[in-house]
Amino acid sequence: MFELQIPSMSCGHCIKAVTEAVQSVDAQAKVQVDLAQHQVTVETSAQRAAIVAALAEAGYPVQ
Ligand SMILES: [Cu+2]
Repeated sequence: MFELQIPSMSCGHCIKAVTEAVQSVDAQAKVQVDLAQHQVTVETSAQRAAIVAALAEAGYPVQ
């Protein structure tokens, strides 16, 4: 499990898009979003770098 800072997240649509991006790497991943803190907690067996790359591609670069 790891936490990511994603400043560009701002609404429910972002939560959905971020969750989908993470789950495109690991369909079993658990994603928890704290919008106020712009923080995402990801529970996955996938590599952090793979998740970060998928998020960047989806338009949500990790800080
Ligand atoms: Cu949004």
